Amino acid sequence: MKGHIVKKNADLFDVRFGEQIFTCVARGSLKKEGVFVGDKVLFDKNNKIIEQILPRKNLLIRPPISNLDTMIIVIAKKPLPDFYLVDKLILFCFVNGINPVLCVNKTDDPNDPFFNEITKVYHKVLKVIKTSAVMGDVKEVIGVMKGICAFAGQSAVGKSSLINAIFNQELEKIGDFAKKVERGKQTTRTVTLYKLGKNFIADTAGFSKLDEELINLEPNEISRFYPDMIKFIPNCKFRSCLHNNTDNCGVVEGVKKGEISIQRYQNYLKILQIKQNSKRTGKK
Ligand SMILES: Nc1nc2c(ncn2[C@@H]2O[C@H](COP(=O)(O)OP(=O)(O)OP(=O)(O)O)[C@@H](O)[C@H]2O)c(=O)[nH]1
Ligand SMILES: [Mg+2]
Ligand SMILES: [Zn+2]
Repeated sequence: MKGHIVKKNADLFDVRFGEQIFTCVARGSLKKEGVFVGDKVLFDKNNKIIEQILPRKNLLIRPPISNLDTMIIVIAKKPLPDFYLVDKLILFCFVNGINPVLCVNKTDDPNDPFFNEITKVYHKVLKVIKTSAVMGDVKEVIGVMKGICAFAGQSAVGKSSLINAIFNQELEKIGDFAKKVERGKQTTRTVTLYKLGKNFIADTAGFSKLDEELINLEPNEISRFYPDMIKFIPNCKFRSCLHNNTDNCGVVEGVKKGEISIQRYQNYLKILQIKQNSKRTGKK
């Protein structure tokens, strides 16, 4: 049988098969590579044994989850956004084949220019949407949820509020109150996937920061994952340009002309520097 791991509890795994859940153990030989929430597996539903992990699209170690499709990066006017974290998360998504969406939450006041200011910088990079969890305005976020989705972002931006608002609306619509009860106490160490129509929400507390070491890139590979910089790279004089020098660099020209956001560029330099240092010291 082909199933989908939706929860892990010590050595026990909840495997979803259609609308049923089977609690299984993993075959001993799988212990070494590890078994993760999000894994698609072949399992024996009579003996409750996971036999094989099917090829993964991606595997994130912190938080431990695999096959993530969509990351909803939440920011708000308050707490003041940490755009370095936002840019790292976006980069991480592009490197791992995850579709990132920037969700500006707490847009309770329609006249607040904050959303437009954010859109101006980020629309060249990813889809930008707005929500207000307290007003129950979450239709845009429901619209972008595809496959396994996780919410990321600083503490207090409203990730849990959004998940709750989405569940309230969607579960009322599909009339499935049982699953609402099933959610509940959540410990930060576990990851659970909740089914929502055809998609899943990963309820995880692990995305409020991101270590640079989890972004597996060489210094010269980073700029490839900056959609807003790519078109300026052919203007660099040297093919080996890392865009950290003012002379002969198309990207720096783009920044000077105001076509690339200074903030995004400065965050690029920050990651570049960290990757150069870790290359020098031999760490990844
Ligand atoms: N005004 C307003 N406040 C909101 C909105 N969404 C959430 N909040 C408030 O922001 C605070 C933090 O919300 P949470 O949902 O707990 O934030 P979180 O991102 O889950 O935070 P962590 O779990 O610490 O990472 C709460 O007081 C919410 O009521 C919103 O759309 N508008
Ligand atoms: Mg929360
Ligand atoms: Zn350059």
